[in-house]
Amino acid sequence: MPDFKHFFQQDDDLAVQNAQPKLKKPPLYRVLLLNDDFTPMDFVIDVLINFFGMPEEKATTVMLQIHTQGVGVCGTYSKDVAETKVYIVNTYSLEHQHPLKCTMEEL
Ligand code: TYC
Repeated sequence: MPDFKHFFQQDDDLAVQNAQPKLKKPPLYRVLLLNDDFTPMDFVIDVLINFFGMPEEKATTVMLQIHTQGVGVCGTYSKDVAETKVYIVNTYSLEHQHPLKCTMEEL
């Protein structure tokens, strides 16, 4: 009878530990609008409504908060979505010759 045991896995004495999944929650980013002296208030309100889905009353409150405190939060998103919002808002503002600046920061 031939000896086939070399063809099979020999793990009788092997200590096996289950690997812990190396998963971390992806980071979130706050998208911010900065105050300036020139962008019309109505333009900022329109941006908050159209690009951040705020109802008009909330958009007005956030715009006034930015106007008085210098910076305000438009929303919290994944990195890709935050980067896209920043790009779209800054491009839209430039196209309308307003200096409004949108930026993002990790939470
Ligand atoms: N400070 C601007 C003004 O007096 C209004 C403004 C609000 C501009 C918010 C930018 O992110 C901003 N016309």
